[in-house]
Amino acid sequence: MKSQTVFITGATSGIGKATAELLAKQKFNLILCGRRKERLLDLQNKLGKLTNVTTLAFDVRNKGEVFKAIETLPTKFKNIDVLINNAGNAHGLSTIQNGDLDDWDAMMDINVKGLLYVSKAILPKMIENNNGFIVNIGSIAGKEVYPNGNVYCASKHAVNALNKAMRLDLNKYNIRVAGIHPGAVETEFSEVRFKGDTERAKTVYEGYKALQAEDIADIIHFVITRPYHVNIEDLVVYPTAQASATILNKE
Ligand code: NDP
Ligand code: 8X3
Repeated sequence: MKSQTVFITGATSGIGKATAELLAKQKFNLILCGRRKERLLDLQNKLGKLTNVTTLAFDVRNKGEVFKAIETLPTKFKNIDVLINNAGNAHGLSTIQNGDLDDWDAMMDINVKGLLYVSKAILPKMIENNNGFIVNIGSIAGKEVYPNGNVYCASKHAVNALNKAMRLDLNKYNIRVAGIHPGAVETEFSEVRFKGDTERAKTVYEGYKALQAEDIADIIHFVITRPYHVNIEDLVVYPTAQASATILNKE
């Protein structure tokens, strides 16, 4: 069977990187994206030994860059079978009245509008091919709301809504759409949320075993390798120690 081509946003770190590493071992063709060019180059060098890899450096907030980058894909990478909309982050953690406007812009522009731009650029070919799979990485923050999480939660509720909306609108084109919604995963996520305060970021994962990026990669791999008539439409994944966004059984 022909190797499938998978497009991963946010492949330079965390869940996206672990997914790229796992899928490379399984011989998927990979299009790896992110803003940090050095990391993309490292991934190209390392994973290029295992499978066909190309990289695209762009900021998902910039619609011009998104469409231009995707247009420049080499011919052999143009038929994308799976899009993993993973790029995203939380910026800040504060009450609505004290929220920072730039943080709000970043979360809505990256997590919501970025996901829309990338999907819009990739969908025409999937529709033409009557074949495709979009995996949207949401969050438990898209299923519930927690104190100080306001705009991040709103952005992930939007991802949850778009996941459902895509499934409705793309149904007649034979395109699968799935949402995966993790709880706490130990990645660079909290470092970004707390703007480089690594000490504070570390405390988020202390006293319990958080999910690892590889756990989510494993689930993504499972979801995209089901027979074509099977669509796992929505998955919520917690660490065992977590019962809700705010209830954690810490030592
Ligand atoms: P990381 O911070 O480790 O990775 C985030 C990735 O997104 C990086 O590769 C980063 O690449 C990319 N990214 C961020 N901003 C942009 C941008 N403007 N343009 C292009 N790429 C961008 O976090 P995770 O791996 O944890 O996060 C991945 C997804 O999982 C996110 O959508 C997050 O919301 C979600 N999630 C995470 C959870 C967690 O607890 N960690 C739990 C639930 C969901 P670069 O900086 O190179 O551009
Ligand atoms: C990341 C998980 O609980 O920090 O989406 O929002 S949480």
